[in-house]
Amino acid sequence: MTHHATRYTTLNEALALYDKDIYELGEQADKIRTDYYGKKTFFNSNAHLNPTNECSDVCRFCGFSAHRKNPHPYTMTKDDVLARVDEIVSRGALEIHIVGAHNPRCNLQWYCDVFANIKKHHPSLHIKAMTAAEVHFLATTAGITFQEVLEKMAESGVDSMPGGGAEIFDEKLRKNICKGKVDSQGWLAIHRHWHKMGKKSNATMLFGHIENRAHRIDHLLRLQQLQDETGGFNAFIPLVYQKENNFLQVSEFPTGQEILKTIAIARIVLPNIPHIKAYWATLGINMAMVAQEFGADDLDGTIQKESIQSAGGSDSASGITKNELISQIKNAGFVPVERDTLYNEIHVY
Ligand code: V47
Repeated sequence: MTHHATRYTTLNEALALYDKDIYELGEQADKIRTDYYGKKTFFNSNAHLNPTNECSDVCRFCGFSAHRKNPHPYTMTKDDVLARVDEIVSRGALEIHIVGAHNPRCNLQWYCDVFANIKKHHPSLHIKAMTAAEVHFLATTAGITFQEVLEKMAESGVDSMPGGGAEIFDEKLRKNICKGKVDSQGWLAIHRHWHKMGKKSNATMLFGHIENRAHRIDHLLRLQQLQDETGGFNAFIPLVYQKENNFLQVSEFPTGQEILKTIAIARIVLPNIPHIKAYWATLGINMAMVAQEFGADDLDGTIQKESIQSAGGSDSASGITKNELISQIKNAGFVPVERDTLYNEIHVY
């Protein structure tokens, strides 16, 4: 997918976009969005499942990990996971998004058993699972390469990878907020290899904490480059930092204007990534609706149960109904399109 608008490839050029006023940026981003999709806004019927929150990692921004401020550690059994998946499917989910903490008790074999079992019982359920951070953790603990982990994941039924764990690529900042996690080169190498296996994934960026605008632009440009090389990213998801229950000291939070500008700039700098997701679990549903005017064309999904953003204070713990999503999108003047994970259209409302 390419767009013939100006290509922003250098830090200075792209950074200067922040100096534009918000209307101009919105218009520029909306032009790309509208050329691609008109008034369509995509969503899916999905569910999130987080098998464990017992984590050996040290991300200072995280309120989900039980080793930090969350006093309620849990690890599901394989049977718990299957029972939950049965329930999720009975409630209409077409995609299961599985990510967990870095827990040595849930090793590669544990995950592969879980994936294979899910596929056995629900062959058509799309499994979107394992961030590059988890792939790195599983490879390191098993003493094997990430390539081997990715092969095993694919063999046991993982269809695509979510975009988590990217945070901010700038090495210095990354050391400050999540030292010990997969490094930037590693994150990109894992997605590169997954794409070369013919698979799709997403990419995220966690912003609105202690990073600056140049860090965000650097992050976008690294993704733009990898996408030029592989074409394997489906969506980019700017995640707004949720401030509760964690150890990151943040003194100033981004305004709504700064968030919208960042979404618009993502659309403008990443014309080669098909979709920009306004993830309502970090934006709130109102801001997600406005984001549709600033380049975003996708709202993620119904989620059913959300544990990571809600641990950080967001109002997303119990998901949103499909009808609510549809009516919000319609009332905002857009056309709701239910999609599958790979963006095939299932129903236009
Ligand atoms: O990588 C952790 C983030 C991510 C906080 O690929 C926080 O379709 C905000 O990646 N405030 C996991 N965010 C979620 C994720 C995701 C979500 C939805 C769709 C997709 C997709 C991917 O959550 C982590 C981390 O960046 N996170 N703590 C926090 N306090």
